[in-house]
Amino acid sequence: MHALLLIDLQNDFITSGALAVPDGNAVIPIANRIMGHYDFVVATQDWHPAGHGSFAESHSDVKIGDLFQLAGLPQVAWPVHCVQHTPGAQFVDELDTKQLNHITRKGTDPEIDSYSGFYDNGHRKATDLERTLQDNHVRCVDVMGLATDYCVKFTALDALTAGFETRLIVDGCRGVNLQPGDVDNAIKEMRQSGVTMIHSIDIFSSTKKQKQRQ
Ligand code: VGL
Ligand code: ZN
Repeated sequence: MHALLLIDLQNDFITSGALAVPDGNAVIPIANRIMGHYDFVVATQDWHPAGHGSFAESHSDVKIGDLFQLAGLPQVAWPVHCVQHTPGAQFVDELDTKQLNHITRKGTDPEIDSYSGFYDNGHRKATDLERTLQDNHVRCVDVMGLATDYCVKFTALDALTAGFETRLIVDGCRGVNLQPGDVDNAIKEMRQSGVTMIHSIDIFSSTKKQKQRQ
């Protein structure tokens, strides 16, 4: 079984969102176009409680963009974003959510951030994602979404570690680039770790559903 992992396609990560990823909107039509080619489609949702430890606002001595220590781990201080049950945390309206088979929420622990859809940043607690994929006999995952240099990267690396054959849909991702080069470096790191780089156009010839039709 071949799964698509759609990472954090939420209002706060697109135009005028609290943590807008440059050109983030561009990936939504790609997600809509390719979803039907997979056996199983998962969307992750960054889902923070109010006052989450990753928010600069939650600390008196931290500004947005600062690097500080949270629960013993280096943490980027983010603007308040994706607070549970707020419009910013909702999926982008244009996303065809009817095609989703499963939603994994992450970042719910106030004390630790969670970039990966599989684990918190300290690899202490797993989400339901690995188990859900295993229960559905998934062996290969394609990953796309926001943001390349954070949640996409850590999800793809954890997917590999969990033993899934993992591909990144490069044109389906956009990044933050807090430092120039962050996105390029993230792609390099994923590739060197064993993630295969593909483009959305490749999916029409390479996914199982399509093969069955041929
Ligand atoms: C993300 C920063 C903070 C992401 C989530 O989805 O990449 N980035 N929270
Ligand atoms: Zn977040």
